[in-house]
Formats: sequence, C-alpha cells, structure tokens
Amino acid sequence: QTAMASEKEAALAAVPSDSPTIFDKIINKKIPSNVVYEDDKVLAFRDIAPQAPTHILIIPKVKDGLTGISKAEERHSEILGHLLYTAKLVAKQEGLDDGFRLVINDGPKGCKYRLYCRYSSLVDLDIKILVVGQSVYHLHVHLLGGRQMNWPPG
Ligand code: D5M
Repeated sequence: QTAMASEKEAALAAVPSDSPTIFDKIINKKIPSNVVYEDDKVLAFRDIAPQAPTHILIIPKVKDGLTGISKAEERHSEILGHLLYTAKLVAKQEGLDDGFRLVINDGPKGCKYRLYCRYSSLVDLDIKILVVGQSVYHLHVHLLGGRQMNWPPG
C-alpha cells in the first residue's frame, strides 16, 4: 500500500443520465464479470466492491429507461417483479437460508460510501474514493448476505 496514494480522496458524483453505463459492457461481455445467474431478461453478477460476504447485483438486460427505480413506469412492472424473484432464486443458490437483504439505491441521496480501489496497470496505487449517490444509472438490486445486517442502515 502506498501511504500517499491511500490518503488521496476524491469526491465523485455520478450524473443521472440515460446514457450507457459500465453495466451495458458487462451485459455484452465486453468486460469481465463474475456471473452467478442469467436468463433472457436479467443478469446477476458479483459486486466489484463487496459490502458483505455475499454481494450480488441483479440487473435487467434491457434498461428501457430504468436508470433507477424512481423512473419506473407501469410497463416495467413485469421486469421489476422478475428482478425480485431472481433475487430470491440467487439467495437460495448462494445458500443464504438464514436471511439476506435487498437494496436499491436511488439518486444523489440514495447512497454514500467509501470505495477502496487498487489500480495496478502502470503504477501500484491504492485509492480511497468517496462516492456520493447512486453510482451506476442502470437499475440494479443489491443482494447482500453472509453476515448479520444492521438497522438503521445508515
Ligand atoms: O452501486 C453500484 C454498485 O456497482 C457498487 O456497489 C459497485 C458496483 N460496480 C461498479 N462497477 C462494477 C463492475 N465493473 N463489476 C461489478 N460491480 C460493479 P450504487 O451505489 O447502488 O449505484
């Protein structure tokens, strides 16, 4: 760990927009991901910055305007139900028989957390990033489990 780099902190705020996100590249297999479940409508893969022993994201393969849950329309009812049903299937597949949590962050005030990233392409850097708000504007359900969850969630 590079001490100087680990102290470097940047405030990031993703801009809510309907443009393609990194999840499109995951759906199209342009970048690798750890897929745990897939059907013709949804994809489930492991979160790159896990907040629990099991941390999986479940996303619709077709965004159809669903940058976040706040953009849901009546026509999305079926895919929304399918995302939740898939979350249940994946929880079972992961052996989360004692409980789990589903989370959907929405918009600038939906989430605030610190990400620790290790970049090692040219230089070996540990970077601490403060992320404010929903960070990927393609609807995703977080499935968290494998530890006791707390309330309030913060
Ligand atoms: O969280 C978005 C989530 O997406 C956050 O937990 C990190 C995760 N993420 C971002 N990029 C990737 C890749 N490439 N693979 C896997 N997971 C990823 P939210 O704050 O709800 O928008």
